[in-house]
Amino acid sequence: MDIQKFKKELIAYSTEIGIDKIGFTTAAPFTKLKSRLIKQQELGYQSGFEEPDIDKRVTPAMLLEGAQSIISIALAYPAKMNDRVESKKGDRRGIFSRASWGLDYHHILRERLNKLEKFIFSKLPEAKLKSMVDTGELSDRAVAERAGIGWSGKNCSIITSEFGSYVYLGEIITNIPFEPDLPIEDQCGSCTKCIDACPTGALIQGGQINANRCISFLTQTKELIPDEFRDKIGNRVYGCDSCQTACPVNKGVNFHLHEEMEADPEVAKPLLKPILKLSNREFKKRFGSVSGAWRGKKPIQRNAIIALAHFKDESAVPDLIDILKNEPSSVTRGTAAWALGKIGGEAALRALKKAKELEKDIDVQKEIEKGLNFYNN
Ligand code: B12
Ligand code: SF4
Ligand code: SF4
Repeated sequence: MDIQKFKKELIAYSTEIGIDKIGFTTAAPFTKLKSRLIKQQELGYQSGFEEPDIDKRVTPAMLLEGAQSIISIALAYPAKMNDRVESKKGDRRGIFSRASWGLDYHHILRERLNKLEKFIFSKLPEAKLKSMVDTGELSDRAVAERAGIGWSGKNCSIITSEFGSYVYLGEIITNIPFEPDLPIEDQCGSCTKCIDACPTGALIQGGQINANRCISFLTQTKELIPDEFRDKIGNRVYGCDSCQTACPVNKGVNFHLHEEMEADPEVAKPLLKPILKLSNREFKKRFGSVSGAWRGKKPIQRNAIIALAHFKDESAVPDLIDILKNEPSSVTRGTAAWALGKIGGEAALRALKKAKELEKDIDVQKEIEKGLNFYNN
């Protein structure tokens, strides 16, 4: 088979099925990434969401016998919602980051990768293929960088010349020896806008993140949010886009190329108070189709409480008192105690004092103390 011709056919087909950018690289080990991953691990800068086996992460041949090359794909997602909804006093709203707008991107990219696989098999039935998006062993960014999809920005994101950094990434490892594409030149230059814009100082230096300080990570944890980050989270109920919105390359970038990625504003920018009262079933029905729901209801509820505290929304006080009294989760109860103190007022104070007498959980007791301390300052 003429592999070069096949590559061209595959590129043409990828455009037909709504893949916005495709690139090819070899299946050679990712040696630079390996030392980077070891360093990040030593420094304690990893999130824990990464595949723990570093050798697997950097050695495509360990994932597919006879691996020769990797096909990297990128799909652009919107940066602005078509239908805007306002956050108003008494009806405050939280925000999901852009990577959680519309249908969960894992489904969207998986569907495109399946189509690509079918196309390859139709021409080359003996081909070996292994595809992945986000949850696979490989670093999707390192693959995309080497395949010429975009450069690796100081904000850590892969930045394409066409769609900025608002792209999802996925790949197929294959035994077909496709001719590799060339990486594109780093275009960050002397700019440091993303590093300066990061609210928590998570970008230690260009291209290096301490994931444990990253708001995107923090909003996805299940524990109490450490004190120093609570005010910085603001109204983000899932993820963070600050190091991307600050990037000059993303200025004016707003692609609406895929119907499934269109945000329902009532989901992507939801009213906060109703989130506090959702049953598991209601949560699934409302948020189950977006990527930001992958950790379940509790982290989103905790983040919604932090967002209500950020707005000092007095109309949320009755719901927060109810949580303090009746919620089984100590993380949710504790966050509510802190939020009541931050919002303030007589009713909140009375509830905190009462809870101080009754609360048995030591972590929640500490949060009640923090809540009460707001009244002493
Ligand atoms: C764990 C993870 C996270 C963690 C850690 C993020 C991080 N920067 O490492 C948390 C939860 C914080 C996170 C947040 C986000 N994530 Co995330 N995440 C992942 C995941 C699962 C693994 C990433 C990983 O291995 N990181 C370890 C670091 C060390 O490696 P890397 O970033 O993958 O690779 C780069 C570095 O190694 C660097 N590098 C290598 N050697 C060296 C040497 C030097 C000197 C330097 C400077 C750099 C360098 O170059 C590589 C290529 O860019 C990937 C999916 C996947 N399987 O790859 C998605 C992924 C990276 N996430 C993605 C997205 C969209 C996000 C968010 C934008 C979501 C949001 N809006 O909240 C934020 C962005 C935060 C940020 N600034 O990075 C996309 C990125 C798309 C893109 N255009 O780049 C991915 C690829 C998912 C996908 N399939 O689309 N994420
Ligand atoms: S996603 Fe937010 S917190 Fe994380 S590095 Fe970017 S700006 Fe900082
Ligand atoms: S803000 Fe500047 S330094 Fe950061 S990724 Fe964008 S161009 Fe690069």
